[in-house]
Amino acid sequence: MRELLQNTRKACVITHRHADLDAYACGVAVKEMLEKLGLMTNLIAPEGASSIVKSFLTKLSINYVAKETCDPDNELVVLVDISTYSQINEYRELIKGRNLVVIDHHAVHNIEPTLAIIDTEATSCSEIVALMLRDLGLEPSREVAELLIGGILSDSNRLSRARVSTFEVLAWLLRVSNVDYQRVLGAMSTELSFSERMARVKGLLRMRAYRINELIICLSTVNAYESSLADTMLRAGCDLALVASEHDDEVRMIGRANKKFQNILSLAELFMELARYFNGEGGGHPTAAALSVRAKIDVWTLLLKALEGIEKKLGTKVTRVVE
Ligand SMILES: [Mn+2]
Repeated sequence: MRELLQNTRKACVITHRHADLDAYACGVAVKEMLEKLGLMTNLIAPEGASSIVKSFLTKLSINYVAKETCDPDNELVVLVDISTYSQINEYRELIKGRNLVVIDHHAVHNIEPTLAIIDTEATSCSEIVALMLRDLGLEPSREVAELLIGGILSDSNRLSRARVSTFEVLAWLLRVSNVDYQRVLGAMSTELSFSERMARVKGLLRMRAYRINELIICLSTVNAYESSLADTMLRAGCDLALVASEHDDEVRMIGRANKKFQNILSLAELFMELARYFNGEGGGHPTAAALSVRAKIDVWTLLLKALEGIEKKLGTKVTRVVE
């Protein structure tokens, strides 16, 4: 890397399209790193950054620094977090005749970079760049540290895919940069819109619950955000959530079940049978299925028919859960 940078004065860093937090963090960190090493550097985020990145930046008062194009006389191109190399096609002119560096946690496909810094074991591009900064002895600015922590957390699914060096480099970032970890975590939470929260609350108010032994089956109806409501019902403790909704000239129902329910009954099968009964279309997976019927059917007729189907399959009657 040092050799490559020796006679280079201008560089261009490119992320993947609609940069997510990992890609954007990685891009900004590489830009800052190259600038500290004496290069004039531009960052391109093709088609801008995702809405999660924008809200993260706003909450932490970090300025957006990416551009749409690069200086045509740059001498070095760095691609970060680009999993699909077909995306590079439109940058052929920028890359042609220039040194190319790839920094990524995805395996590389159809490209021959001058230098590849690829670690498919890393949780994120941000983790790779943070490790590079640490090894080069370059301390990131507070903003870059916040972004890298966000990138690592989001691409590792909140550390569920972390390895030892993920924790090590996170600790290093926090130590050297004075970052308030709780603030970064807070900036990552995306708030639900008022209408989605309202749909969930109304759906919960209308909910009816039934039990068979230790299984809880919940039915409800809402006219938007059906899957958001079904997920909320599962998180509240239901093993199976059925949500029906009315649309212009059709009624729909979705089903979501937890892993425990999967061994008892396949929603795909249940929904296909209901589709035959109501002359609609239905199917899906064992734990997630959908049905749509082009007819004026009452949503509760649909839901109770599904409940009856479950009783038949399990060979037991359900009991309504009341206060
Ligand atoms: Mn990534």
